[in-house]
Amino acid sequence: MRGWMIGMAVVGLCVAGVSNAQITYIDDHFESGTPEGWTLYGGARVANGFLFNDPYSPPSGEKWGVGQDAWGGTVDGGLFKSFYDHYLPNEVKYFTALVEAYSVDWGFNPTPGHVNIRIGKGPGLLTNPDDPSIVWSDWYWGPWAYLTIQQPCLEGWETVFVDWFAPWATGPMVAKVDNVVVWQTPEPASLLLLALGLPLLRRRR
Ligand SMILES: [Ca+2]
Repeated sequence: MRGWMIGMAVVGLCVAGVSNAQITYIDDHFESGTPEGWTLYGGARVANGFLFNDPYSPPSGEKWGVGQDAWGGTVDGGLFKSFYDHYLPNEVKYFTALVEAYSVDWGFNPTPGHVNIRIGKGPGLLTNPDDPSIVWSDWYWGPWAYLTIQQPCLEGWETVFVDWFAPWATGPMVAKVDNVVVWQTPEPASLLLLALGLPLLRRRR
């Protein structure tokens, strides 16, 4: 029994050992006032002021972000960037972005769910946000919040998108994104093995 427990502990340490690398692929804040390697589409622009948020002031305390605003009309746009993903066993990848999507009617009463924003990723060097291979978060309407999706690691190019859309105008509206981060880290199961393994080793000693 003891041998089996030590064996499990060693397995746990080994699994954690080969997969404890945390890799950050993208960590972009647009504070240079430029797209920083992202391709902007639709009405997206880098700016330091948007409707309802001028000067630009997200909770991160930054000065520049990407977004689109409109007095009526529509907002329809986004941005994408490709990166080369490295496969490591037992690791999982996270895609996060700080976003806001807000709309009101002509009396400035909020119109929840009218303009929405989402984050997604697809395999390969994609350029079309309508590509059916893209996996998306749920659509989001509301104040500044972090959207996150979790995906398995793979070896090869991948493309991350942040995309917004409002089908028609209820009144003034805006969609914004900042702090886009893509990173990978050991999956929870590996960390659990490590957590289980360490006390067993300590007890043995
Ligand atoms: Ca920023």
